[in-house]
Amino acid sequence: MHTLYYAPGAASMAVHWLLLELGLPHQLVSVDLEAGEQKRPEYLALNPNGVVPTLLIDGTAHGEAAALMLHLADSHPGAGLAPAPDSSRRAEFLQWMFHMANAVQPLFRQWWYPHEPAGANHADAVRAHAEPRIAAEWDRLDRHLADSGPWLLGRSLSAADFYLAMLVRWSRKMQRPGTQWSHLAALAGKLKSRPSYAVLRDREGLDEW
Ligand SMILES: N[C@@H](CCC(=O)N[C@@H](CS)C(=O)NCC(=O)O)C(=O)O
Repeated sequence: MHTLYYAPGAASMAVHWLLLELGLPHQLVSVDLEAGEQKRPEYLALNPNGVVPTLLIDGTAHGEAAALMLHLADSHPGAGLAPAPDSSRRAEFLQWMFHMANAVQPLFRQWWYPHEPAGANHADAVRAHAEPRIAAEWDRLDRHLADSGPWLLGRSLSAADFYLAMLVRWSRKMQRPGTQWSHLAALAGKLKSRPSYAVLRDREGLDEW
């Protein structure tokens, strides 16, 4: 049994989406980020980083959205959302998962929490720095999808695509949202039309893409 600590639309969203996509029984526990529930001792005991998501797997707490997606996809090979470790496409899959976790998601952290790198006085500069770097990531990813899509692994849908769709959604209020790149928009649009997204949207109360 899985229990997901989540906040609507946050990094927990892609984990929630995979739980639904894989048809795994799970419970949801809402964490009110505005109220700072993620910094309370009882939550820090589960996730010392004080962020969502946290996933309890058979009662043990685990964090890091990308790692949780990898784990869920690997644990349910029948769904085909991660190439097997001995597959020729495994390295490519891992490359995209780690690229998004190490290079793309941290830029969003800067955008959503611009005071963190250098204090509130520099928040505008941090955002101004992050946005073009996110656009450069969209350039690269869109080019890859144009050349080798429609999914990150070509014709095979994988957990990496759900991760990418969440990141594209996070850019919706930027001057240049990821949906301005046609292949990224197509990928996100196809994933949004899956039945799992309708459930996710209703459960998390997502009123906008
Ligand atoms: N590397 C972490 C980052 C998670 C993260 O930054 N979560 C944000 C929401 S998207 C959060 O919990 N923010 C609240 C806070 O930092 O206080 C992961 O991928 O799980």
